[in-house]
Amino acid sequence: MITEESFESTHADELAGFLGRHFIYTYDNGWQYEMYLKNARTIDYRIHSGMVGGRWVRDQAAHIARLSDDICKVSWDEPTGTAVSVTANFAERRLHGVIFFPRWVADAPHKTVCYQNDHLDRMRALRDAGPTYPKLVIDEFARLTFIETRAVDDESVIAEAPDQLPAGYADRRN
Ligand code: FER
Repeated sequence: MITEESFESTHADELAGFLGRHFIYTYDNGWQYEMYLKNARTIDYRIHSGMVGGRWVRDQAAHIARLSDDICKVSWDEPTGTAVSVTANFAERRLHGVIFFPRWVADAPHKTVCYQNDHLDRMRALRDAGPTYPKLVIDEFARLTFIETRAVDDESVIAEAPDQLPAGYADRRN
């Protein structure tokens, strides 16, 4: 059987300069995101606006790779089946993200808007029900508007719902 570990290329020793980094960015299409590199294999994030604005997630397993002192790439596969790969250039405050949305998310994005950690079984059931195809692939550049470095494994960095929850989703805060 092929497992992810078979292809593990996370070099935790190369990531020291990136871990704990907490940043906010706005894609050129206006979507605003916030990410925290919690440790060498884990991210937390919040989505402030855009197709799935209001969604937030802790402890998402991710593959993080150092490309240079200033550039790292973060890739992951969500319980929803959405896959994302984000490359951040902290020196130039620029980022490029590619998001692969399954068809069911593209058709009904609001179904994923929640604090996902409280709804993991529902997200996996929706993923398995599909449909998966045709996927909606979005690639966009973004501008980093805020960058700081926090401790690793700090649960207080991403600790509440994003500010700008879309109308109608206030009930999803918990
Ligand atoms: C990002 C682009 C997309 C991101 C997350 C997503 C945290 C999407 C997540 C989802 O819809 O599940 O830059 O960063």
